[in-house]
Amino acid sequence: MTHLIRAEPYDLPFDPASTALLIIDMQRDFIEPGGFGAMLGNDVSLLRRAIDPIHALLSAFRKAGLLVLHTREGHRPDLSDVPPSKLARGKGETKIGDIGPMGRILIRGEAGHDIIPELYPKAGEPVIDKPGKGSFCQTDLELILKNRGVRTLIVCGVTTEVCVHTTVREANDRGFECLVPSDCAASYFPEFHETALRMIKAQGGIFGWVSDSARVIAALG
Ligand code: TIU
Repeated sequence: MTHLIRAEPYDLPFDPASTALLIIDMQRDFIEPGGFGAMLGNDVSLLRRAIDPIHALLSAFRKAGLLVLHTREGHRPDLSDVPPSKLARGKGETKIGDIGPMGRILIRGEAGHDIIPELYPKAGEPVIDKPGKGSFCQTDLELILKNRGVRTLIVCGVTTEVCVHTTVREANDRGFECLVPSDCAASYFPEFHETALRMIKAQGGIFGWVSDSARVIAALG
């Protein structure tokens, strides 16, 4: 059954049965003080604005019985999957793997690496652990989406111009149709958020669509 999401640059036809909600990196390490985001010198409070809209969308997907997936950026405790260039980045006193108030920064299994309680995954919702910014690089995400017959992705999370953008670009090149609800993504740089969304929908939707949580929820109904 085909539905329509009101969106820019034009409305997106979709079938709920082949649509998934993909929530990118809503982790304590990016959103709460003392984690990776703060280590990079950012005001992490700027990302909180996406929590309530994502929660509304998450509830709608769960209620409709549709597929929800979550991603987390992070690394093995022995740091063997961190490129040296990534380890060296940042000008703060701490780096990936160092001990912070939420445990070792950006390390799998640590408190800071986990998803914030407000958006915590439910049993049965796949959680994709990824070492990079994109969700397809060195993960089994594509295999899971293909096995579930997914064609359309509603992509939320943080940050708009880094992990959300990279994931949408990767997904688009793999043949998935991607829509980003503007209120369900956030950046440490509000101007980057706005520009990143404009980049997605420019040129006739060069690699995706932009809408908002209310319009996506309305389309599911
Ligand atoms: N620093 C920043 O804006 N983002 C990241 O490092 N990762 C994600 O976007 N998840």
